[in-house]
Amino acid sequence: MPRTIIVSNRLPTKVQRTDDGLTFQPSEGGLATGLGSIYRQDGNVWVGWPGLFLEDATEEQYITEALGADSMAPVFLTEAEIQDYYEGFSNSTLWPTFHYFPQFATYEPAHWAAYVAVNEKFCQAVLAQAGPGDTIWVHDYQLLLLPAMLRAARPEATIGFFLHIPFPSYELLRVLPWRTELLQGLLGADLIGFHTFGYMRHFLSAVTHLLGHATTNGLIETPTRTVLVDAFPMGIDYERFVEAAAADEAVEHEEVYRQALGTSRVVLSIDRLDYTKGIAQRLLAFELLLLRYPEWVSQVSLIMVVVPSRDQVPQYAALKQEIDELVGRINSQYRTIGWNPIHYFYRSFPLEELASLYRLAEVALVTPMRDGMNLVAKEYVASKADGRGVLILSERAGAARELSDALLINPTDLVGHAEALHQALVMPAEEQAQRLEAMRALVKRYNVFSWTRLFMDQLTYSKIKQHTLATD
Ligand code: GDG
Repeated sequence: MPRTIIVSNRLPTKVQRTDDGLTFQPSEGGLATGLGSIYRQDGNVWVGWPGLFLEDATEEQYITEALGADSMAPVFLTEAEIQDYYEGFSNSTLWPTFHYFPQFATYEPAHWAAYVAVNEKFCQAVLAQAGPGDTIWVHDYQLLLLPAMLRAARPEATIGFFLHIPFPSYELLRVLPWRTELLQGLLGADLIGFHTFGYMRHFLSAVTHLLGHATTNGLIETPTRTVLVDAFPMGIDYERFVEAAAADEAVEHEEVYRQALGTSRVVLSIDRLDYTKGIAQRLLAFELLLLRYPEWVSQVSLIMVVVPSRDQVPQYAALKQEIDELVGRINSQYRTIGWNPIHYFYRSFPLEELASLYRLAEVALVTPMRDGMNLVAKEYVASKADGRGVLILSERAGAARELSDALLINPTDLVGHAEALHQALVMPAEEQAQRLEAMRALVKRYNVFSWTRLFMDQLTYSKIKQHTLATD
């Protein structure tokens, strides 16, 4: 029976070395949840890096067996590989370019060489698992070359690829010295999925301009095969967030926060530390709100959670410093003994506390400069069972295509941003309920399980379509 093999840079389990030996912690990410039902069935398997560097062969065997028992196959990477393939090409070349920050991109041939080598390593790991008729689903920007490598080795395999970050306009992509190889790598797939039609259009345009292939209605004709391209906006595990927000623990936490905050209205923002997230612009917009509408001084607080990330990289360290300084400046200027404008946390919270923050927040500020989708926006909406709450969402997050009942803003327009904050704080209850109801219905229906089903069904269809075209 054909099997399904999921491939991503990281496995859904993180292995760590502690004083008590190795620990195995499941990742709580959306992808792990959405694909959990697939990879644990019928001999299916998930291939990826377990997140630690090996010390010896005994450790390798132990981890491989332990993960194998839970349907996972580890790809072990060295520190040098992580440095050049992951921190280097993936996060310092592709990440800034695909998020429209080319000024932060580096173009190091050594990083590219490592990227090719590690994609090849993943290819060998997948081939060790996959038979000729198996279905392989590859995820994200760290593995753009893998589909073509797999295709060369397994011409009959069914191969899907999904990109979780934006696909940039052709003008951005063409800056990359390795743009042609990257596109050719992707075209090894039968189906290539993006979060939005916009990203899909950018990809088709790049394929036409750089490779000269004809494209019609999302079908690309390469000299040897046809490849289907489509949009699949990723969803969340809706019920899980509804339940987490309704749990006693979340209600109790909310009560504690509420008492500590007094009568202050609450605006919430949650992101990983990243220059794509628009964190500094958000702080400036909040400051502008206090300047333009002094009636909100001592009446509204911003709870800002920034999850530590990549802070050894100079750009991220500089961003951290900028945020620290902005928070310090705004708080020192406006705070009173009983009121803090900004409650800033540079750490992550357990899901139960996250749920209570979603409950507490009257306004959620999700204002990235660029974001493939942004699941926080959907999680906030799912958590608002009482119909109270306003989502302010950047028009440059993939989620804005679906969540059009949010207050959509351009994050570089600080005045518009501050005005949206004011509008959210004075929005009548009926309007909040109407907007939330429409968004909740959508987030409930297009959840992560339907996303997985839709992609897998379309992948099967793309294979049938290819056979039909080949025999016509
Ligand atoms: C990519 C794309 C795309 C955050 N802080 C805490 C915490 N989180 C959780 C949220 C949410 C997740 O992290 C962040 O999801 P995003 O969608 O914003 O971004 P990524 O998953 O990093 O990245 C993105 C996504 O892939 C899916 O395709 O949407 O555009 O960049 O689930 O809840 N979770 C806990 N504590 C925290 O402090 N427990």
